[in-house]
Amino acid sequence: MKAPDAKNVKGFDHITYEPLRYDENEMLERSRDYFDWLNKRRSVREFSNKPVPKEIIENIILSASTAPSGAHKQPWTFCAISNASLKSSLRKAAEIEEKLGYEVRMSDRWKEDLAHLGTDMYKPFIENAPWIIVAFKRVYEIDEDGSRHNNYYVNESVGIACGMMISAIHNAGLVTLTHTPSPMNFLAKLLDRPANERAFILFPVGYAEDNAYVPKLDRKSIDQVCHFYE
Ligand code: IYR
Repeated sequence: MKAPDAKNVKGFDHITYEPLRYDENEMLERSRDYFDWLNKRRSVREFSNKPVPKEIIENIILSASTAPSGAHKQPWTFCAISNASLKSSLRKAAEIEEKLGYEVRMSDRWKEDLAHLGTDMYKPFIENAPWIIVAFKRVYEIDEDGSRHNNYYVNESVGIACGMMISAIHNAGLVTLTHTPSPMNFLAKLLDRPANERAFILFPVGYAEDNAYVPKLDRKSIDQVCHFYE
């Protein structure tokens, strides 16, 4: 007999989960193909200014927003900016922080660790990329009666959503990089965000510039990142 499509669990509606099932060979192939495809993703710093339709950005953000989150609060807000003068303001403000970062705040060791990536205080990608997506974490929510309650596992939840967004951007054939100018409070100010939202990561999104270069780097092997306990 087929199980019912829905049941009541402690007073709440639960629906039947419809799993996507594959046979083992197919699973092996799919998992390998997924890794090969994801392993082609790179953080790209050179962006074309070619426009990207808004609907693609919406789908990318909806994909990110499928992430699991503490108590399913989805404690994130994504701001998607294509307005050229706002992008210029964001670039200017980010470069002020980054200049201080590179000249004052970052240790010599940190700068040595970054040297192979070729980064510096200049952030032309903030103006060149057709879209900037800024992920904000929502630290708390305000009820209709004005009472405030904290969200749960906010950093974990928003971190997972951002990771899923990076995959969605790669899936669309676009590129991004995770930019974390520090401190980031200029983002909430320029984007006029409410007090419960804190900037988390800034993502330029667009096409890679023709002939863009990325640092030559290797990724850790399975033995370097995983211990099996069988
Ligand atoms: N936020 C700076 C510095 C920077 C830090 C790390 I850790 C990187 O992996 C890359 C850059 C910047 O964006 O240049």
